[in-house]
Amino acid sequence: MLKYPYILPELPYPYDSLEPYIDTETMHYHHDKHFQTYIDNLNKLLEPYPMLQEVPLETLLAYPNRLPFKDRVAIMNNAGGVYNHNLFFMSLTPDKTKTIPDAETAKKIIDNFGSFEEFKNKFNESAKGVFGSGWTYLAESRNNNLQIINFANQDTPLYMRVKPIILVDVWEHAYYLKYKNARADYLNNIWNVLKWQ
Ligand code: MN3
Repeated sequence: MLKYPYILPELPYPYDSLEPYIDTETMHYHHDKHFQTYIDNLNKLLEPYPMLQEVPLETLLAYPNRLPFKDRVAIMNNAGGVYNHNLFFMSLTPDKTKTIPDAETAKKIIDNFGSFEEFKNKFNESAKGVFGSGWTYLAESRNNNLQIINFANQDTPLYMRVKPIILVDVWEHAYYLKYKNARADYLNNIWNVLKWQ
């Protein structure tokens, strides 16, 4: 669980290991620059609030109305940026054996979407439809339903009390160096390195 003062977590795999699906240069910019900036901004924003420094990241995001009004939007944006990126980089893998859902998850996907192919199409359609910058999540609700949910900017599912299963960054910085405006190609390829286990 991440907590103040936030420190950039190291990638659990080499920068070039997701090639050719995600290129090395994108991984460096995305992890070392973009992710680092959210971490630096969040630390700076929490500096004047010793009480918030004691609160875990997930709790900050789950209860936005407990945040000081003056800095609420900025804290949510940057805390969301830290949460989403931490989860995203942990959810990528060069290990092919981990890019397949386990039996229990596979069954839930078939129950909810009909087939894995159908799920993937729906997920990609949803992610293609994110207007501007944002994220697409597959999350599990309390009654075990799987939902595909789009989030704008750095919003997170934490206030919805659902369990995140996988997520994809659809900000242009996640794919533009390699894929340019072809978000759909990025989305088709990312399944090769998305970790389910
Ligand atoms: Mn990003």
